[in-house]
Amino acid sequence: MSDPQPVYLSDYQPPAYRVTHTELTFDLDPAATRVKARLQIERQASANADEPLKLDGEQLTLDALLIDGSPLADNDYQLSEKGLRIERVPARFTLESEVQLSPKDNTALEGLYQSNGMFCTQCEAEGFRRITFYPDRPDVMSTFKVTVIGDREREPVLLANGNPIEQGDLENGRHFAVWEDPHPKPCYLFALVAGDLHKVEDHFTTQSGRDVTLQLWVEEENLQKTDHAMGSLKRAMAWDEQAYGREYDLDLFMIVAVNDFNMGAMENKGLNIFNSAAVLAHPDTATDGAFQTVEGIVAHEYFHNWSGNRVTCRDWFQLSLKEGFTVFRDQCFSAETNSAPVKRIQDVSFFRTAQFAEDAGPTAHPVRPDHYIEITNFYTLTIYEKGAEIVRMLCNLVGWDAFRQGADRYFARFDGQAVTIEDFVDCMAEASGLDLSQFMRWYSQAGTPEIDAHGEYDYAHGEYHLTLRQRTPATPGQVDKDPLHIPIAMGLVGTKSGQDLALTLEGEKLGKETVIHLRDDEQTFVFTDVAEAPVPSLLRNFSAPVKLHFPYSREDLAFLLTQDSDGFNRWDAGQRLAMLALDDLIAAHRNGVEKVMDSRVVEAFRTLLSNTPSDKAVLAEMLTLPSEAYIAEQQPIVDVDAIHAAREFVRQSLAMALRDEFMAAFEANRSSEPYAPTPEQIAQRSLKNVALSYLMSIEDEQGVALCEGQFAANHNMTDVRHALTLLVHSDRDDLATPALKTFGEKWAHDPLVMDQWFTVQVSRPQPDVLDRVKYLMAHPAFSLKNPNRVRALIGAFAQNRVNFHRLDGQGYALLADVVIELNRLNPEIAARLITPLTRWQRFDETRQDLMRSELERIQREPLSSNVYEVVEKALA
Ligand code: 0A1
Ligand code: ZN
Repeated sequence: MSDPQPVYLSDYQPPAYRVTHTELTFDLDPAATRVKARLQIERQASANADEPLKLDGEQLTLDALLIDGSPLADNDYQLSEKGLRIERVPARFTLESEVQLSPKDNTALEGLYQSNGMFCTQCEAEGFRRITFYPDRPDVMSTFKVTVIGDREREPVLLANGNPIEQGDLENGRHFAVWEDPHPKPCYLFALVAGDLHKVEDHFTTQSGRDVTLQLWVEEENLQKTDHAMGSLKRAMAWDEQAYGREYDLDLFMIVAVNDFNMGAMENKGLNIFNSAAVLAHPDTATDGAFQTVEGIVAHEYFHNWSGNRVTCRDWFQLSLKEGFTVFRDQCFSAETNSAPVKRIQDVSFFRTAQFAEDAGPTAHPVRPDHYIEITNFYTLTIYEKGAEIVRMLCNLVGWDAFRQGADRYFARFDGQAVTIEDFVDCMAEASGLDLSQFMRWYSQAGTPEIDAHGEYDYAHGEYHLTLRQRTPATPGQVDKDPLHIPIAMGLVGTKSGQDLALTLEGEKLGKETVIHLRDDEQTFVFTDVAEAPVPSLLRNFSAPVKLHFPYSREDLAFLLTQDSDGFNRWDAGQRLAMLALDDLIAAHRNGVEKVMDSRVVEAFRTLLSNTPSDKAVLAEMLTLPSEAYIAEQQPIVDVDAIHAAREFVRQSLAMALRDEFMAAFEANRSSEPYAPTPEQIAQRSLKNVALSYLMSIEDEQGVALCEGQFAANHNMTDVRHALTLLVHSDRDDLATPALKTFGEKWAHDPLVMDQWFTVQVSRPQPDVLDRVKYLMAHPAFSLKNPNRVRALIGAFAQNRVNFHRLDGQGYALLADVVIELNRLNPEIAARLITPLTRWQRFDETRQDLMRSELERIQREPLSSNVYEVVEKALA
């Protein structure tokens, strides 16, 4: 809580001392765990002999400290809140320490803590320093041997990284297990779990024929929720072999489900720890979306074994080196196991809403930041998702074969090392022969590039002139921006033929689709031999993370919606068309003018509904209007009420005009098949549920009856939750109240389902939501100490645009109250929760003042470095 200081990338110094081997002994106790460490330490050849040894350590009681067996006197070392420093040490020595800590009081959930009575750890990024004194930085890699001692009754299962090598009983009802991890790793990948856990076990045979035992450890009542994660793990293991030639490297791979966890999951070597919400799934309790999330996160953590663990980051500024690459890998995996266009649509839709907003706000930062105060604040959409978009651009620029060769080179050259983003990009440049120097700016420049595009067809010469101008808006601390190397995948769609036209650029024949490279501020591309007037289809499959503006007419968009050969751009044309109509309606609402529905949107939707869909999941996405958050992102000043009113008007107009079509789509996609999270079933349910949403938006008797029927049928959680949401979000409290009651009573025993129950009711548009949130905060199933509960109730409320942004400021005040309390309990979660308040510049003056004064109220508190950094930036 003292004055937090930033860390700068430019200050990076290699470590003066290496730890070659680490031995730890944990004597577990909720209030007084003892940790003994025995570290083999060596001075680096490059370091001077008088270089002091600096070890990180926080919130530890130091009981003993020895070098080569001799205890150190108090004046041999200096101890501070941040760690310890020993002025003179030998070139090679053994350091022993003994510390005490209290896992039960650890509500920050970093380091060693307790969740539902079980012991577990979270060390990334800097949690290991809360376990023992150590050089807590990713470029210090060591082998580990870990002894865990626990109570035989309370902690029958004792786990750590690597392979189990010994176990046995001790006196006083205690027992122990010894684990050895032969792969050198940074301490952020250390993990320990101890508790009353039960396992499901399976096996995987690697491509070289080795047998790997797979174990999923959960609390007993969750044993029936493990099948999907296990299946996902096996698919991920096979995929990494086939796509990247990467095999697993230990004989045992374990996943543990933990109820209290700050993030989704953690890739600790051989012992992944998961937020229970990211691993448990059963048809009765989890939606299709949750099944897909589990599959994606299981794969993500598994893929880290190579992209992150075998090759890790030199320092935390390089975080996107492992995260951007691993997200790209998990996205490709999910695209292959599900519907590829839908996966891309969903990822981009989320990206353009949430990452664009981050990039436009006060916490905007480059994919490789150059300074930070609190690293946990940098596990962001920019580092993860924009980082993945950069890797995707690289892959598209060099082509898959060169990309794969570059990846092989990267893994071979840097195995067992802690490296930088340049090291990765260099491998891609070498494998492809491309000059990627301008491309590197993507890593250092924050903000979303905007491209203004103009096209002209020259009938006389049969030429199409496409002019692109790029600019990146200023972001905090970064005013001037240089032009980026932006790959733009495109085609020209003939307006007569409806087909992609053959492309000739500067005399070169390029086929029907190409990637043009925008490198300058402005460039004109002249396509020759263009036989008919085209509509350009630009940025296909979202080939770069930019905002692209092109003055499409509504007719152009309606044309692309059906004719574009790129599925992603067909969807995007629909979104753009809907946005034009929404813009008019938002203006009408603000001006108090009668709203009139654009018939072109209705006709476009009619066409979509009347054709036999090739991919029902894509159709469901195409029939889904841009979210309020996405619409808000497009407005200069966000008018939450006008956006809500305009979107509701469009929904209801479409529902009235196309009621029969939606009814037919609903009927055609009902099914009584037993639930399976297959792409076919998911597609069918999505389409059916989108249709039901439209029908419920006008609340006609038949729609209501279908919705109530679907809720009561209890076929699977996807359908039940969707129906529940529609009932609760309707204006009919006679529908909402009994449905909530039934659901809440039925699932009172299951916290992950109760999270859904919280979220559904606090995201309804009706004005009673603030009171509901307050009431639910006192519900026995709620706890501020559990991050999932906080996200489900408070986080979801802050996403409820009309209610969070109430003009009396009570929504903001409630969030600030919670942030202030969480600042003491769990600073990491507190800092994340503030995000919506940091976006105050986007709103009208009244709301700006209200939001800022809540930020100032938070600022007056004694703050954790996490919350301090976010609030400082938001008010700068
Ligand atoms: N590396 C993990 C994410 C993670 C990061 C930090 C955590 O605690 C502060 C926990 C998990 C991943 O990318 O999955
Ligand atoms: Zn990750």
